[in-house]
Amino acid sequence: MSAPYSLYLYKHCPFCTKARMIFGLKNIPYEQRILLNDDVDGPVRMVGRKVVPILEEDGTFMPESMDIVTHIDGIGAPVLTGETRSEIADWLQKAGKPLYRLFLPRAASAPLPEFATTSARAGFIQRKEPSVGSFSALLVDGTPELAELNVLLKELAGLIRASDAVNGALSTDDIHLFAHLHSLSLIRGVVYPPEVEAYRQTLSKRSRVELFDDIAV
Ligand SMILES: N[C@@H](CCC(=O)N[C@@H](CS)C(=O)NCC(=O)O)C(=O)O
Repeated sequence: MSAPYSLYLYKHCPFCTKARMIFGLKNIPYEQRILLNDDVDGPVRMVGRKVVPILEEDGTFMPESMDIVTHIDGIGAPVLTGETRSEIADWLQKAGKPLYRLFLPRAASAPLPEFATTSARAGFIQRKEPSVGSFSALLVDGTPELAELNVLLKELAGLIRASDAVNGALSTDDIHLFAHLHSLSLIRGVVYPPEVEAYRQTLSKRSRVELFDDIAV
């Protein structure tokens, strides 16, 4: 029998990472359905707009990553029971800009299934490039952002209380933080302090979301 849950997603999408994580953390089987990045009709048919992730369950469709996380965590005993900390939200906020300036150009050229056709890749570049500036320039000249991220990672090391949960017990902070670190793993030259390295490897294993280290550029 096939899994009762299907998740429509793109592999590079941080919101999709959040939705994927909860299935791994809960040990609940699900089917990943990777959409082409320029597939508009599919998502529109399911939820009325072009967006992922989308959860399909018993013929109904649910968008919004954190709604999916809450819904799946509500099956049986919840796992995201820990407190959240404003320091983590602040860190995520600070890291977001340099992260996405380096991440988007790399995602645009990565060997990912959502970009399996030329038009899917071209459409991504066309839509996303205006938000951060020339992708080709950022690929050769992202040093200030990289330096900024490496400083921020040292700060993050001091905020990690345990390698399996940033605040000591799993919480939504782990969902948001690992999604950032997952995107970060596509960027070569990032220096992970030991606490951050242990954390991202542990969360990757527990959530069953592989890091991009092997295809980092
Ligand atoms: N609030 C939504 C945001 C989802 C979102 O922005 N997904 C992006 C992909 S990372 C998307 O589908 N954007 C539309 C597009 O790529 O055309 C959530 O948390 O699930």
